[in-house]
Amino acid sequence: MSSRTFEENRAKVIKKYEETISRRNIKSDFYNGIYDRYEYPVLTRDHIPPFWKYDMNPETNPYFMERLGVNAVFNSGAIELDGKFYLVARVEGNDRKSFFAVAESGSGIDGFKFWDYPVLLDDVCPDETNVYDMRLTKHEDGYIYGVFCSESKDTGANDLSAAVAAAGIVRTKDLKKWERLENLKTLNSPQQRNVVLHPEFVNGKYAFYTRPMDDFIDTGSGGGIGFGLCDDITHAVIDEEIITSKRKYHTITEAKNGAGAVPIKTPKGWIHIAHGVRNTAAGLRYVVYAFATALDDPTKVIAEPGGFLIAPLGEERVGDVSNVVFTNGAIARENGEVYIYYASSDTRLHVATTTIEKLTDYVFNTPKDAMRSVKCVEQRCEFIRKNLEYENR
Ligand code: M1P
Repeated sequence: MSSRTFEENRAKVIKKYEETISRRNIKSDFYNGIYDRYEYPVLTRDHIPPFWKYDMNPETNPYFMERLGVNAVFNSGAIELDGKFYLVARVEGNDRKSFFAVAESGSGIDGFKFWDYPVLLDDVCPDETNVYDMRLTKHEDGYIYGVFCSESKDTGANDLSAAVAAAGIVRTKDLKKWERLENLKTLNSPQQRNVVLHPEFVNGKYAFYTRPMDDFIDTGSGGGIGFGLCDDITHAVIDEEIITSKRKYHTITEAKNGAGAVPIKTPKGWIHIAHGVRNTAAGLRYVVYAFATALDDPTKVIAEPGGFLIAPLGEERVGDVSNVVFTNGAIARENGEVYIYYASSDTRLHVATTTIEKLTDYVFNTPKDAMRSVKCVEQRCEFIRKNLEYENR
């Protein structure tokens, strides 16, 4: 193989990468008044630096082949530090193993570039096979915590694919040095995924949003998003989980739900951006929804708009796990802007932008789910009646 082939292919790959990371993003023509969507995803597998995938030496890689491919970049924790936007993304190799990597941008909507190396976690759990979906919490104790799913094979089951999900915990000050703590123990829930650390102490304790589940996929008796307190984050044990946002029959959360971004503190309450799952003939459908809890009691739901905030749209609907949108990171800025990072179909990551003011208006003024068709029609007729009365005044 000539070195010309190597050079040409290398140049092509690098050009595509440079074009991807320097592409400006623009608002799409989607409109609902609540948030803006953008033309391009903020992170895709094309954002992965070529030197993570290709052996750059023509002697050992004359064809300029991918040696360690990357399949997808999606569910990301998000944080703003010193005016810059950081995502800790879930990167999935062609080998199906996920890991974390930090991408940085000045704008939050484009220009995300991965740091040279992915995050290498301390290897403290010999059975841990896979890690994913880190939530980043800037805690009032001064640390940035990352809480993620730590998945191991269920050695007690006959099914080869049976797995156990637990919540792994790391902490850092700079996203560079990560200290791994013990996995969270929830005494009443055999499995945990979608665990989020609340940013403030509650009754002087660390507070976690949990997702009690009996099984790796099915939540079984798990009634919704849980909440529990623990004394010591370095040996985190929760002995009681109470349910905040409940799963409900014939709603977007019927099959399961889970906490997403770290709750956003607003003057009217904590705004939670979570995911809800329902079953369909074509499989599970994941949407993003929002609700608010009381400032003095983050478990008490005080506003619960009916339906979803974000659902898969257009090309977002298709990917490795189609018909999914999922969020585990949002950035609420001092100036009131909110950046919601959501992944589509377990394949790529997007941003939706809004403001605290608009989110608050959405959460507190969107009607609740009326729960039955006849009640939903009554609700809509009343809405129409008021509109027509107003327009014909
Ligand atoms: O495949 C969709 C999502 O499935 C899981 O979410 P949940 O635990 O609610 O089913 C997660 O593994 C998530 O990573 C994934 O996007």
